[in-house]
Amino acid sequence: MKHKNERKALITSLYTADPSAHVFGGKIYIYPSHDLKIPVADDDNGEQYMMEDYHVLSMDNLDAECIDNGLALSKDDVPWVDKQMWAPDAIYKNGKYYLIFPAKDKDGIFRLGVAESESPTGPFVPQSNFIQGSYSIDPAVLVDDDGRTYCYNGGLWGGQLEMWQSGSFDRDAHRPEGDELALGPMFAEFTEDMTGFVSAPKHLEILDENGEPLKAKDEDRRFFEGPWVHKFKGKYVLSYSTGSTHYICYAEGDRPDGPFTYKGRIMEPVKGWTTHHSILEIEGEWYIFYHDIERSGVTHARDVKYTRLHIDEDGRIETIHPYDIN
Ligand code: FUB
Repeated sequence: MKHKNERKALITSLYTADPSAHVFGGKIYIYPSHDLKIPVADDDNGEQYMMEDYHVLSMDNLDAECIDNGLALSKDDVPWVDKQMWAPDAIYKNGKYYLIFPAKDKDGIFRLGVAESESPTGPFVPQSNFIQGSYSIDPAVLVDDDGRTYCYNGGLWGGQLEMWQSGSFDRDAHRPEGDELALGPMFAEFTEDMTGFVSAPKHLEILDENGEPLKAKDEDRRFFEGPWVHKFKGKYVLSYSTGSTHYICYAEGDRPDGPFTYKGRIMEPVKGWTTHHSILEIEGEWYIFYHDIERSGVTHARDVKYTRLHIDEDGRIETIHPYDIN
C-alpha cells in the first residue's frame, strides 16, 4: 500500500534536509537540517549550507500532516558555535531526549555538540562546550539493545574528515586518492551521561567482497558522508552517501564497530548534489527518509521525503529509483 505522503515534500513552510527519523512514544519525529535558501554560490567546501538553527518535525503516522514544532535550538544559544549547524540526530536515553549536532566552532573546525530536553521537540539546552575529541560532521547515534550508545559520523570535503588523518587538524591535508585506502566513517562510544566519548573516535573499515578495504578510487562504493546504522536480525547495517557519485549504499557487520562488508546500493541519485537519509521500522515495515531539491531547484534548499524500503529475509535491500512511479 502506498501512503498519502510518500515521496512528497513533508513540509513546505521551510526547507529541510538530512532527516534523522525516529519513533518516540508511538509518534514519528524527524530531526532535519533547516536549510536557508540564501544567494550563495555552490562550492565543494559547502559554504552554501549556512544553517542557523534546528526545528523538529513530527507526524502522528505516515499519512498524517507533518508539523513543524518551531525553534528547537539556535546557534546563538550554543557558546562554542560560530556557524553552519548541519545534519543532526536525536536519541531518547536516561528519560531525556538528546540532540546531537555538528557545527563549526570559532576556529572554523567542525565539532559535535549535545543538547538535551524533556520533550522530543525541544527546546534543547546545549552543553557549554563541544564533545572533546569530536570532529567532522553528520552524527548518527545508535542506542544499542544493551543501552550502550554509539556515535557514527564523518564527511569528506566540506565535512573536513580528511583534515584529521594525522590525528590533529590540518586544513591542507592530502585527500586519499586512487589506490590509497578510502576513509571510513568515525565511531565512538558515548559516556553514559552523554557528556563525552569513552575513548578517541576511530575509523570504521568497509571491506569489499574479498575482505579488502575499499579504495579511494572506488567512488561508487566508498564512504563520503551521512552514515546511519540500524539493526536487522542482530546485524549492524551501516548505510551512507557516496557523495561525489550520489548513491546511498550499505554494508553489514556483526559488531557495532565493524568491520562492515559492502552489500549494495539502497538508492539511486536524487535531484540535487547531496543525498542523506535515515532508515527505521514503523509498525513492522521499513522506511527510508531522504531529501531532494525537486521543489526549489537550488542545491542548498532541500525537502525531506520518505518512501518504503523493501528488505528480504536475508537482509538484502532493494534499490530505490526515487522518481519511478512506485
Ligand atoms: O546539510 C549539510 C550537509 O549536506 C550534510 O552535513 C551532508 O550530509 C549533506 O547532506
